[in-house]
Amino acid sequence: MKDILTSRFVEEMRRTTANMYRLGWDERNGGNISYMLDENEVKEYLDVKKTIREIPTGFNALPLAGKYFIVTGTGKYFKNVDVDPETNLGVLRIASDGETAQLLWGFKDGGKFTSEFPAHMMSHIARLKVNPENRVVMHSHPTNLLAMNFVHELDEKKLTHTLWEMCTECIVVFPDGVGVLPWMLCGTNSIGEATAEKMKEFRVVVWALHGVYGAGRSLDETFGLIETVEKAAQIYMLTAHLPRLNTIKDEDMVKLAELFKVEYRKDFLNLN
Ligand code: 2HA
Ligand code: ZN
Repeated sequence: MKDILTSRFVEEMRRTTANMYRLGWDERNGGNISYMLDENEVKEYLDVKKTIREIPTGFNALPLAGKYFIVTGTGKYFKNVDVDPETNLGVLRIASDGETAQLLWGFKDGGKFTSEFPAHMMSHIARLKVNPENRVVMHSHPTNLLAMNFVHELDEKKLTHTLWEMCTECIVVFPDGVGVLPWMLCGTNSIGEATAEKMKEFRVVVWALHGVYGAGRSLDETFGLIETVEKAAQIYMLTAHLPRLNTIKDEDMVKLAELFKVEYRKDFLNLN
């Protein structure tokens, strides 16, 4: 059995959480990540018949039965993942009843998965239906996007349009736009269900006045998605109080979307 600390997936989780922390997106215990793993890859590092502990999922995750995930822990800090992955991360499998998570590695101090586990697992279920290659769900509190929540309308069309206008490549990176949930109590099944509902349509979902959810095929892709939204929000926050002299036009966004052959939300543009 190989040392799990040398695995690609632990290495990537360490690097990604460290990047997010350094960017200031994940203060204290803010943010959480779940990353679906391939069983054969997990077997190179762990005896998958050895469950350390069983943790109730708190909802029915039946569509994910038998699936493996590496997940950040509740109350744990992204800042500390790199120095102590075995305490701050866990590898688990969803049991055949969908009601239990079987811990195979990690959460060494007796901890458990993120408080946002329902939102993560329900989002995985929703995204896998849209894209069977989806592997990652990521939650974060990016500074400028959060700031923008306080000064910009939180209408999905208007918010998406403003973000698309801020960087030439935005419409190519998130052509499906940005979904928005109103402020809701976090850590609940209700916010999980609402997030998953939005995830049927969007890979980026803003939790009003809280943060953002992103989904994608890899940690890199999902990080890049949130990074691009955050960059657009940063440009907005740097310019919102200044006279606007220039802007990327809707017709130009259409040219970009056509060049890169992306299916975009045409109803989020103002075309005649
Ligand atoms: O896990 O970010 O939304 C801490 C959070 C909850
Ligand atoms: Zn949060």
